[in-house]
Amino acid sequence: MRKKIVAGNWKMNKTAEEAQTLLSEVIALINDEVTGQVEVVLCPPALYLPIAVQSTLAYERISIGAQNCHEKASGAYTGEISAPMLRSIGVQYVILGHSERRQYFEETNAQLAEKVNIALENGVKPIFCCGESRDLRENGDYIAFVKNQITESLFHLSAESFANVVIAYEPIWAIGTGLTASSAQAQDMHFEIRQHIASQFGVEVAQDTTILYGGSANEKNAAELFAQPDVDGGLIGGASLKAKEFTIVVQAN
Ligand code: 3PY
Repeated sequence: MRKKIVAGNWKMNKTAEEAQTLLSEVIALINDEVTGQVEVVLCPPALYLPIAVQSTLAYERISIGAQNCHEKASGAYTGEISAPMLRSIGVQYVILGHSERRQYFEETNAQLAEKVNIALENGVKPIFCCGESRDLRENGDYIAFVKNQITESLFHLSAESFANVVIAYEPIWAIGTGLTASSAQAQDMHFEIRQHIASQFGVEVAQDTTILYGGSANEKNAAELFAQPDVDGGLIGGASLKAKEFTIVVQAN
């Protein structure tokens, strides 16, 4: 049975004090009864990763993820953070290729392939984001576009390595817009993504791949989205910044 995950992408939000408060509130609310079989992954800004790791050590169902890492292991890259550094403090996941990074930092599929490699080499599991723009959704072959993102960044992996990758489908038109893909739109794309994975890695690997939905998923729409057969959880933005809302989303899976 494939793993269900609800990940909270805090993005560039919260001061140190606020981050500590949110962490404490989430830890207090997320117990085994709430999570069931779901793994919760908290992805705070990099500054707060050490405290997040330390605060959640005793909670088996809560893991910590970074929001990005550099494609090199070390070197003269002022301001950057590497996968070995993440691993050295106990970070288990890293979000790679979020549309905001593709848009504002011009990350390419080829560069993301390198980031995926270095993360996997260091035992950090990528949460690989893909998704199409509104223009493509309305006027183009958006399914081919998303498949190509996956092909160019992930299809060089062995099936064994790919098994450590989580996919997050995040249509750009649903990020920060308040628009969400309908559950049918999410299911259709997740089905396509799973078929695509099967074409490269085989049906068994595809069936075991966790595919998350992201893009304005929240406490109101999560249950319907997560009820879809190919939706295995969510990558949650705004709703992950409030402990109660985030807990409702976790419970919905
Ligand atoms: C959103 O929910 O808007 C996200 O971008 C989650 O990563």
